[in-house]
Amino acid sequence: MEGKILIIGAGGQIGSELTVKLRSIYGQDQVIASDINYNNVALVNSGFFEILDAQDFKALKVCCEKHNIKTIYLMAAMLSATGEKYPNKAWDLNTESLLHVLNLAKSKLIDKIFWPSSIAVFGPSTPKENTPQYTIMEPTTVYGITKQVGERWCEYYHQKYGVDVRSIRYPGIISWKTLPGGGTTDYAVEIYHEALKNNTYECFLSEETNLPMLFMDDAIKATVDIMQAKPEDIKIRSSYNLAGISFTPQEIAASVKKQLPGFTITYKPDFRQAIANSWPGSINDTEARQHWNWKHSFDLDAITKEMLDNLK
Ligand code: AKB
Repeated sequence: MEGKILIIGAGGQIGSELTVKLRSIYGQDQVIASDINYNNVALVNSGFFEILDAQDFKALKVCCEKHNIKTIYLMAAMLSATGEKYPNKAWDLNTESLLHVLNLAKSKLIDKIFWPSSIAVFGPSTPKENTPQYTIMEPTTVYGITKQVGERWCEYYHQKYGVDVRSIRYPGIISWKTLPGGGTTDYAVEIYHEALKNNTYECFLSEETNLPMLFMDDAIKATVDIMQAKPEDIKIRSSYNLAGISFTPQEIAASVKKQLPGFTITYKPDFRQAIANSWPGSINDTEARQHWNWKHSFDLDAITKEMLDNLK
């Protein structure tokens, strides 16, 4: 591979596991991790690490020149729930950082970009089940608006300037190594922590709220696969729908109960319920499966087993 890889937002839920995976594929010294703080100590101590603010174009450019970066994974973002509390900050972080990275590729300093979009690009007027790749998109969260506008920018930079940018609309991601922060789907991670600690969980979504989800190993595989695919196989340059499974809080609780029979759950929906209600319950990802052979592996009970075994 020509040039090195930079992961922006490497201390986060997906970035931290992506860093480990990319280092195992491309070599320890080929992958530079970066974040705005040293909070993820394990990550900071595991290889090359830079303090980097994704909104600081100059610093970003200097970092790319210093390390001969040719590929960027832009994982820094403010998620849906936090975005509703800080709408202007969410807009600034999520859109400025993407434009900075796209402009680095436009000027040919870097060659390739991965940028995650989200199911949050969809809204209440989107068909709720088996949501197709191309459909009505009227997001009602700031986070969703930033992701939708980001998708338009990605396609624009690809068509106009030939930028090789690739993207996936992540559903909720379930993992045990690093906690998610500020998302609406975070309940599906919290529930396992609380089940092991207290054998009970108070869920901030109602029992029937069906949302698309994916286990981290599948999410990482999808990210690596789309980046390794031949450019001509990436026929969608906005962002690909991606599905694993869908379940409700009631169903995940039943899955936990199979392994921890005394587990109980209660429901106290808060402001995040309205966000969840605006999103699809299930996603049609035919294009990702056809274009670059996407296939998920983990169903709900397999996820529960992995989560409980590892968190123990
Ligand atoms: C969130 O809940 O905000 C994220 C997402 C679905 O993009 N996990």
